[in-house]
Amino acid sequence: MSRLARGAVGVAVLSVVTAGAALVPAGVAIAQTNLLPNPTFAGGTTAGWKGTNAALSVVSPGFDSGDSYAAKVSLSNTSTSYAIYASPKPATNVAQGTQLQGTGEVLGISGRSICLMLQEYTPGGALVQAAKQCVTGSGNWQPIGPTNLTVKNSGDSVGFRIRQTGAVAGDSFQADGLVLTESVPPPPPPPTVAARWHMDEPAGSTVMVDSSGNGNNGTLHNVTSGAAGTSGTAYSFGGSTVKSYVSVPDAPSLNPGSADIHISFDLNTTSLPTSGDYDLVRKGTFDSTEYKIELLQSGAITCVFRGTANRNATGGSGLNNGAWHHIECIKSASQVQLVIDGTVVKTSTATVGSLSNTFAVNIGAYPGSEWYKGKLDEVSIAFG
Ligand SMILES: [Ca+2]
Repeated sequence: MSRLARGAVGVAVLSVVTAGAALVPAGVAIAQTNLLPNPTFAGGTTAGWKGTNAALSVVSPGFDSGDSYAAKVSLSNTSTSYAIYASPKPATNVAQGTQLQGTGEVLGISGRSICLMLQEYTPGGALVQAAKQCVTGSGNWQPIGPTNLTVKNSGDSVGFRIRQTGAVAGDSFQADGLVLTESVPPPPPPPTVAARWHMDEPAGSTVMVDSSGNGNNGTLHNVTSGAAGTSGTAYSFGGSTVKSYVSVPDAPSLNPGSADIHISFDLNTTSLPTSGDYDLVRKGTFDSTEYKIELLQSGAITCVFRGTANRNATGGSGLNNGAWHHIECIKSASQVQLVIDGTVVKTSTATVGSLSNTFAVNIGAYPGSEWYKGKLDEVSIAFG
């Protein structure tokens, strides 16, 4: 058999490869790319590998008599552990949630512990986590692993190492048929749009139409439609003297529960509140669970999510400069984030918890107070 086939797929699908089948039968896992360089030491070199407290060489025969070589790892000093490791690190810039699996074959001294280790490192070289599976040497070739590691942080690197402990002078072990594979998790499903209000209704309209298909239409109160917007037309809100707002009745589709939340809209104003704040989009009150976005007296935006915990992301400035700004407030399972004009301006680590209430969604006021003065367009609420 070819060295490549054995090194790349391991024993589980060996028969498939041996049979020369180009297509993998249904029910058999598709062989994944081996991330390791020179995983079978074919050609008689240890290129791509380095030793810790060890000298590396090749020996013949290797694990598989059809392949001439294995790596020999020999203790080179008085340490009690020594290792062979892939260098440079075989997996770099990995995505969070990526699952890595290491396997191989080792021939170790009877009674000595040999471990296959996967180690995640930050870009700066700090160890994030390590996983290992160990075997006790038998004096014969034996499988090691699988060692599994799920990557914690996107952008990290993962190293592959085989280490013997309890070493004494003269110790050595052999390694061959090493495999490191990765499975990248599927992307999360796209969020479900709960409501999307284009605010394109002509002047004089009293109904704000929801284009999401969920029927979350709103009622305009003293709001002027037909203003120039970012897409089609926009709504103009008149502040405390006019007392304008839009109210959308409560509906199951407007309550996220514990799902992620993504609220976005376009804002254009030359005003700032002189007392309290401007309520832009909100569902809930101070004594219920709620989600809300406000424009503050400072010219900053605050995204507030209150479930079992009350968390916010606040930032930005000068948002009353008469230009359109795209505002996004995002809640995930572990953080709350404010994005303005495509730039993340604030991320707060936060576990908000489940969020659901029977209040209407109000746009442009509390209502009854916190009256916004300015324009809004393209309001969207999505969950998941
Ligand atoms: Ca519009």
